[in-house]
Amino acid sequence: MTLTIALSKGRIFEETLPLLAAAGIVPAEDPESSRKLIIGTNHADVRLVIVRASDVPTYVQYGAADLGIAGRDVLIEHGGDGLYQPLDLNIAKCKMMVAVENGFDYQNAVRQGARLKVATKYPKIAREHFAAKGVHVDIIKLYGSMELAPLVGLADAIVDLVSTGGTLRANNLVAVEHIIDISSRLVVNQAALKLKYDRIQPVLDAFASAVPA
Ligand code: PRT
Ligand code: MG
Repeated sequence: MTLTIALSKGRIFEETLPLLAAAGIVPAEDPESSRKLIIGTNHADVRLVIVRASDVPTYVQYGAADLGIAGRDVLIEHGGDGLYQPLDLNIAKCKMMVAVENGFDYQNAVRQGARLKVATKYPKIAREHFAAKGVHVDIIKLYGSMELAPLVGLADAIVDLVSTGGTLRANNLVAVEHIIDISSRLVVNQAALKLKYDRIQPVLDAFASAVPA
């Protein structure tokens, strides 16, 4: 029985390598340089499929992959249907924040009950955050480069991920509110966990023992 693991390129792949190694799994190729979307490993029956970060939950939900690794941001937006989420891997850490252009008085706008235009790739997280605060917002869905939106008048604020803060600084933006801490989690297809239990459980155990502090 083949085991298929869905991963995204970039930071998640990099930070997953040590976890895979702990489970004795070594990719045959580097997805950054290879154009292949299916990457073999040192085990004939274990393969990696390389997908967009936000598509990982979908591949696992429908059983096209047995396991996957996805950010909490992506999992909240997806909804988590059909996914077992046994393990916080403590990798690809960052914070979901509200940010505005330097000089925009966010706290005052909130106090005055202003209706805010908020640009984000994370409409669900943003909507729930502002609803809980009782702030009225118009959510503008973007697929990337949220940092641009306040600079050209598309939005008053953005909801985006921040790690070093360098991107905000480079674009004259400041974080004004912390929404949630983000890290990546292991997700498992619920049917696969039952059918391939003997194959999957050792991988879960190995990952659990190798989670960075
Ligand atoms: O890039 P692509 O559109 O394919 O998808 P993606 O951006 O969802 O994927 P990827 O690989 O960039 O991110 C995968 C996961 O890594 C996300 O779902 C998060 O859970 C996690 N992660 C951790 C981050 C960051 N840190 C991060 N800093 N994802 C994105 N960023 C971006 C952020 O959106 C902003 O544009 O980096 C920029 C800010 O970084 P700093 O260091 O300048 O603050
Ligand atoms: Mg990205």
